[in-house]
Amino acid sequence: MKLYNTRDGIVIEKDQQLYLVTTQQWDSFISQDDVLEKATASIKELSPVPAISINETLAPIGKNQELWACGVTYYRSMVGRQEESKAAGGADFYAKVYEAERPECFFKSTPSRVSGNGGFVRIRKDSTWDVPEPELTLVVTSSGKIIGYTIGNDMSSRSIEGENPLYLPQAKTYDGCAALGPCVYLTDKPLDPSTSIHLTIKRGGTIAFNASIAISQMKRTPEELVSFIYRECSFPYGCLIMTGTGIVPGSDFTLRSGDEIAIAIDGIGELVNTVE
Ligand code: DO4
Ligand code: MG
Repeated sequence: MKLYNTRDGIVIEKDQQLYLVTTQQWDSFISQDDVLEKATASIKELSPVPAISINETLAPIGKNQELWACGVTYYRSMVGRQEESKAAGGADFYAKVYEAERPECFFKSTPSRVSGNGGFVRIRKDSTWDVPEPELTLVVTSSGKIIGYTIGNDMSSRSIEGENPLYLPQAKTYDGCAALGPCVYLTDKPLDPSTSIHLTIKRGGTIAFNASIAISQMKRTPEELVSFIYRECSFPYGCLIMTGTGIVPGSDFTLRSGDEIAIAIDGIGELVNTVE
């Protein structure tokens, strides 16, 4: 079952039929531990509605929710960051966090800085080296239960992050720094480890970069990431957690204005954004 956040209300997709719920707020609905059962019960009382355009959906994050992120959860991310931060001593601290018990977790964004499917993401004006980070994103309730998954783009400035790790908040958090969508895939089962994340970047209609990675390559479990973030932070309406990137383009690649970034995750869908 999938949930879409739309201007008209919450759209539930089940067995290729769509149902519109107009009586609930996105963040209250999505932060219930039994949202799968609630959504199943709701559609029994509703009639299917005509197709919605997925391009018109909002990011699946409500105004009372926060977006967090985790990093260096894949080997490729560790290596990419070591390369970009050589002068700042990156070999040491990225290898240490990859191996440590405590993962790298950081606050990524308030909802207003997050775009939905079809929207724009941004490059900072003071950055010279930028990439999208395609990430499986957990949808977590206030009790810490993972009720589903969405697709995330953790836009990152490699020039700022590489200069000094203490600049991470500036490399990661700014207007248009993230995208989420197109839906929340609701499930009470863990995702199959062979589930893959696919990134395609098009420039002028031509593929400039593409790569895929299976989530089995992630060093941490989703539950482990949730447990660290929830240790000392409460989330009355739950939160969304990006689980880190396993795809980092080579050092010669940087995003440009007009690039189209498409991130697909098996079983969830595709998130497409353009760089402003
Ligand atoms: O350590 C910096 C950020 C890491 C990150 O965002 C990732 O690995 O996805
Ligand atoms: Mg990331």
